[in-house]
Amino acid sequence: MTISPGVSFSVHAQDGTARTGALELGRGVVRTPAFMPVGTAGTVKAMYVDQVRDLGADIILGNTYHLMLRPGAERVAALGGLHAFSRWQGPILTDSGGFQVMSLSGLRKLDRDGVTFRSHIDGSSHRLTPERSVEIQTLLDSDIIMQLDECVRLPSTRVDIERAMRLSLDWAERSKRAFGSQPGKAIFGIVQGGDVPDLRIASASGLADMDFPGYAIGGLAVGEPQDVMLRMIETVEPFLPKARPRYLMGVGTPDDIVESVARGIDMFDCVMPTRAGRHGLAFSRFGKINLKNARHAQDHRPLDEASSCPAARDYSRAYLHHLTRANEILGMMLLTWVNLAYYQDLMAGLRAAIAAGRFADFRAETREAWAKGDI
Ligand code: PRF
Repeated sequence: MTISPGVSFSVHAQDGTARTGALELGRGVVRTPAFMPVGTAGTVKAMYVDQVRDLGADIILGNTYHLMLRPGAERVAALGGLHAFSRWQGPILTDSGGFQVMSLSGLRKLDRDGVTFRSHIDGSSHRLTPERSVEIQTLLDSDIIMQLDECVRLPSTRVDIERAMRLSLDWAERSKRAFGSQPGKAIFGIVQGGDVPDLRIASASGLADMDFPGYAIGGLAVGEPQDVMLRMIETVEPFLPKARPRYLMGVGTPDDIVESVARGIDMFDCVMPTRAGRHGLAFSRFGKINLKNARHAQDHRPLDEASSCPAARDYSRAYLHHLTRANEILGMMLLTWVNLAYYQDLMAGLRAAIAAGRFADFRAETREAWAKGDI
């Protein structure tokens, strides 16, 4: 079904509330549930684009905040856009910048019209409005543009959560107007409302009334326990149109992903697999493995001889332990590869399980592996 000019979304199978389908954009098809590797500054850190694609990633994420500061949106546009610049030819989703301004920049001042902030790189002053964020994402030639929003950390007061939610709704409308019509591309609205159910519902139904091609859930995984996050997803899910993709921003652990898919989420992004890989942590179907630990120092075994990833099959834990301890670049490259392979295999497993009507078994198996902790 068409959700925007040149963009369609179809749900192929459903198992309970979990669903599998395809989002077709001008630059390619995104199989859902999808995990989007994070390529903040125009690179998925420590990975070649061909490797990312070969792992089965259909789409990657880029950041307005980082790219506007360095090298600059107009510069990227002059160099042919983010796809030509980075050599990633598939779809790219860009985050709008609001969240990164809050978490990374120094001094910032928010008003009804936008946010003024200082760069974390050189202290220079910059401004983002809903319109400028859409303009930057358009200059980057992003395939999925996110509205500018305000995300509050939890815990926060109801007053603060409601103010940010209403501001985000207003910015949703302005962002959608600024996006206009871009064939083959889409803009997503972002649900806010913290951990307050009636504010979450007001946000989701307000956005649904604006008829966005897709809906993100923001403002979660910002300090609250997992059960609160999952309850908020359950609260908003009935208010999000079934025929549109739903994206849970910045989530999460493999368990968070499986539990969110169980509640109807189609898309995810998170720095966890890439960042953990650069810090000596490996994800595997047995759970999490901390390669910094001395007990791996003489271990001849690979991480997982049955893995789809050569880095998990062909290198001993002892070697990976050594690389990690010595802070070698190759250690970061191999573990990032291992972790993204694990995440993409997890998503492929979820899609196959939903299509075959055995999601419950898949969910139980994954939970069991992860309950064991560090092995
Ligand atoms: N808003 C935006 N980006 C985000 C978030 C949000 O709330 C989150 C929260 N988990 C991650 N990334 N625009």
